[in-house]
Amino acid sequence: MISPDPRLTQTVLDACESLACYSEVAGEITRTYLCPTTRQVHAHLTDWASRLGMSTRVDAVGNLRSRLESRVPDAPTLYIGSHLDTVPNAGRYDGILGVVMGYALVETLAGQALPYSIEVLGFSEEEGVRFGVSFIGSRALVGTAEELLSVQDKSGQSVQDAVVGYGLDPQELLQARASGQALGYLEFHIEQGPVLQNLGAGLGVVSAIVGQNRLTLEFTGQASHAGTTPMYLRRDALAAAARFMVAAEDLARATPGLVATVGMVEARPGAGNVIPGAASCSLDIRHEHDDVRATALQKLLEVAQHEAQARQVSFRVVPHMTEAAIPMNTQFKALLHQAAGELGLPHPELVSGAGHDAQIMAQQMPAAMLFVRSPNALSHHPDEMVNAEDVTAALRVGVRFLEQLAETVGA
Ligand code: HGY
Ligand code: MN
Ligand code: MN
Repeated sequence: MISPDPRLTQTVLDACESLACYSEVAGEITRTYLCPTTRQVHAHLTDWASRLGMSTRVDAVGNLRSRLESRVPDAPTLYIGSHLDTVPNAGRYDGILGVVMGYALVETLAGQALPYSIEVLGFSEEEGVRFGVSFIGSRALVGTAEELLSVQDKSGQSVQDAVVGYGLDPQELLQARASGQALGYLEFHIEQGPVLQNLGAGLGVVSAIVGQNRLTLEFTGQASHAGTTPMYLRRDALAAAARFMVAAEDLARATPGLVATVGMVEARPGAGNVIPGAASCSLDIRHEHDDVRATALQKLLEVAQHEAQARQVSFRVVPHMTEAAIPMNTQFKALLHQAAGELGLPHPELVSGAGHDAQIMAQQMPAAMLFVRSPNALSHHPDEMVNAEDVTAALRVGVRFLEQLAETVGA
């Protein structure tokens, strides 16, 4: 059993710190899809990869891909990775930690004769911030990114425009596909919630990733004077949206395991003395069981319809994303549990309330995730943090997982 160099934990933390500096907004960590600072992140990691004897390329949608080839001819590939893009004003570990862990594990194993190749993936787009659709990066590996090329951002630029503008070629999407001989995909990620901290565990094995819907609701009424328009004559679009938002929170509070979030609200024309003639709000709704999520969504759309009608306001839904709940691979989970058990580490299983690239990769290969405790339960926030000893534990479990996998492949 190989033990990672104790200095590697600091290497991981330092790398996350360094990559946090490459932001498109001064004073915070914001790195949206194919923004210019992506190049600096790529350069930093490519330099590390080349020191590890890895070959690196950027694929058609901007994923960074570093390979450590096995000496065994036609060996299968194990993918290890996560995403390099962030939400606005993000923390330094969401996504980034999983990519850096990939390189750190290769550093630990350098020189070992593995019966499989390792490809570290730095996905270019998981959060969906710029185009409202998530997983552009990982979807390129499973062959479902093509249909996203025409999606436009608020400025009217399409994904295709962004790809070409960055100097990439959408015609090369086929070369971005994952190997037909994929052993599977392993993603390290911060938990981003309170579960592991409450359990007193540094690591957790993900059982499944919740299903989710992301959509925008658009309400259209009639703008008019805030002072002269009596209440009974109003067609207030924002009032209808507001009733919907309260209903979403009430239903989620009343439904075990359901979360519903309105993260964006817009009222037009957006003047204090004008009744909003138009209003839109986002909805992000998630649950471990798809039927519960579907029923809740249906109920909320009925509420939106009712509140709109009560004000002679029309309303429509603009769907952005629907992802089913995905269980993680049983064999890979067992290897993670076994590795943690051998190392005497607690290894609870938990559902991921956050979406991850693993749910996309699981559509084509065995996929598993190892969560690292979020001590303050904060994420999508600059105060995101990890404990050094939990990173050390994750490295030790990761190395043991790779050794066990080699034994199964080599068997
Ligand atoms: O929103 C999510 O679940 C993830 O952070 N992309
Ligand atoms: Mn995130
Ligand atoms: Mn993430």
